[in-house]
Amino acid sequence: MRWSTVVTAGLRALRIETPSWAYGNSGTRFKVFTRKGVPRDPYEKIADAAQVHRFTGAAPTVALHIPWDRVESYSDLAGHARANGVAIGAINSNVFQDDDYMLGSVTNPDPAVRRKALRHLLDCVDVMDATGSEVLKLWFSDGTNYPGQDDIRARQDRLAEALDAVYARLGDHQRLVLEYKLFEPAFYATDVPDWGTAYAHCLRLGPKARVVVDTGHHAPGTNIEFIVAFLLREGKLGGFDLNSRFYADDDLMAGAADPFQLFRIMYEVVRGGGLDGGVAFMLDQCHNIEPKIPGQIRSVMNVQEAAAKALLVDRDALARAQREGDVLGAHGVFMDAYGTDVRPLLAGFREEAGLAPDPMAAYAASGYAERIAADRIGGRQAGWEA
Ligand code: LRH
Ligand code: MN
Ligand code: MN
Repeated sequence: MRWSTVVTAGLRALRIETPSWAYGNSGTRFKVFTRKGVPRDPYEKIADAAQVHRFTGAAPTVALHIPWDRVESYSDLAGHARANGVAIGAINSNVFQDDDYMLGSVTNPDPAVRRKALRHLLDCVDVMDATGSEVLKLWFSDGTNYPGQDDIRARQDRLAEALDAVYARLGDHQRLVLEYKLFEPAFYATDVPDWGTAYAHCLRLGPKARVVVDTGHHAPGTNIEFIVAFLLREGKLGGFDLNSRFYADDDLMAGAADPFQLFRIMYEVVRGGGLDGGVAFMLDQCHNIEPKIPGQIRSVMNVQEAAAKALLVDRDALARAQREGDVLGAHGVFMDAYGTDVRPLLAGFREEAGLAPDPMAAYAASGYAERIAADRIGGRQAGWEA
């Protein structure tokens, strides 16, 4: 009984944000597959995100990517979100899709390009003001391809300068999260390649700056849960971009490739108080071959399942076994939780909240997919300039 109370409270606290770009057509550089009914503008993306929330009850916000989601009035877009039962979440900046950024954005050797990039970042804070968003997500594709191409250290100085200016522009209720990525598109030296670099910049900036962990942005074999535990302990975990990877930054559905890893991450979240607020659980995924809305629903369910298992870990028994140096006992406590089938528990949790026990089936039966396929002619690619 005690455990179900803990699990229910944890699941209630878990809010998963879906990304606007997951609802558009996407693919690889070899082929983008088009699908009937995909959104034609940011308004329709938000309508689709609202369906994910309608059937899961756990995805009340949607992240925007600027300028992919450029609209005339952001306050109007926020009103549209509210009317659909959701809200605008993180604002993702985009300083990686302009010819000017070939040699970098905020770390570019050319001050004019740096100014342009910074202008965009500050514009994103304006979007936050207009939409009520509290999180600015910064990811920089900046880096170099060849040894000697640019001064690695000077690029850090330029990065720090831009971050300072953005930080100074944030309101009291706003914060920035800095995302790192090992490589791609820079193949020699990325300017924010790892959590240590992001952490150092955030530490210097102050309490409104935290690190965001995109689960697809590490070298194979990296112990991501260690990073999560460390950042939470330091009060510097800003959030997640959740997705799965088999090889590099694959952006597959969260919990699809390695559900055990997602469980281990969620355990550190639970252990470190990460469900108590201040950590944004965002999906950063693209659905290349599967339908998008059900792909997001499945991902939300996968995160909930991993969280439920993490919440089921018998912390007292685990602490006892750890204290006694009982290696196999401690591991057994962990694996017992992971081995539990939490699907009936989650079905009950949903029914108590007035939701259908199986969100996938409920969405399929709703007729929404057929309706948008008939109504929306000429759906667009995930990332485009309006
Ligand atoms: C970079 C990234 C970052 C971008 C998104 C589209 O690989 O993870 O979060 O904003 O992809
Ligand atoms: Mn990301
Ligand atoms: Mn990525």
